[in-house]
Amino acid sequence: MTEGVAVQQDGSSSPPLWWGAGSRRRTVIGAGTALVVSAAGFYLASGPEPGNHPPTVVCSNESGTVLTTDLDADGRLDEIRDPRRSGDATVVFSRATTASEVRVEEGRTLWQKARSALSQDMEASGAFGDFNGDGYVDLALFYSQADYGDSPRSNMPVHEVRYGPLARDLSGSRTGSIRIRASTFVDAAGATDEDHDGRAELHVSQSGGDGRFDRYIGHEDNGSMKLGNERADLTGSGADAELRSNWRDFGICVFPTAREHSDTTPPPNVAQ
Ligand SMILES: [Ca+2]
Ligand SMILES: [Ca+2]
Repeated sequence: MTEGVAVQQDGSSSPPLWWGAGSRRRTVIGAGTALVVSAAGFYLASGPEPGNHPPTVVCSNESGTVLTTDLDADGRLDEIRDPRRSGDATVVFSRATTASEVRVEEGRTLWQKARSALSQDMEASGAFGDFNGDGYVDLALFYSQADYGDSPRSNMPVHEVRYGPLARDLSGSRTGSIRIRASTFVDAAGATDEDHDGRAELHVSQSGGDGRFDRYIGHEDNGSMKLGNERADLTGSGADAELRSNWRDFGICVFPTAREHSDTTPPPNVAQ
């Protein structure tokens, strides 16, 4: 069941408040979606390294197309926008007066870009989720060669997981490999947490030839990730139709009303 999350924005590093509205989990996000910035976090956020603010909240909009979290741990909430829910996401980092955007494809390292500079039909795909359950959102990044006709081509120079917090160039605090089953085109990638254990599952849809897409499900495994043998033949359904990044599993963001904005005390039905 999809739950809602309510985000409490009190400027501290305290965990989110949980509303007891039935079985739905909500995160109440405060005015301006800005947390108080710690001095250390602000300093670190000014460079390529992520900050050191403790994990805050991770929650989705109702449609599952925008994930809100402090991705770079600078104390300000950021948005990951994936309108098609296919892994072609843009990260919008909040700053004091402006915002900066980074697409997943731009997150490749200079070396990775140089290696594929002459390759044709290459596409990036990324899935954002907290795969290792430490509270920071991670990025599973793929860069692979699209099919030519119905024949899959095996060329995937990038398949790695970057553990959060992530810097604004989408580099990770550390990087692990993703053990893949095939190096064919990654048509879509997404993250879910169907069992709500706080550790996201990775879903990857790859070309299988003749219009077929195979779906693989992966889990974090001691500093790296491994795609399992689970496969689903999605022939005729289209990969996107069956493989959707379901950020709703992480909970739904709830923005407080104007009255709640002016009230610094939690609503009476809030349970901490
Ligand atoms: Ca941030
Ligand atoms: Ca993580």
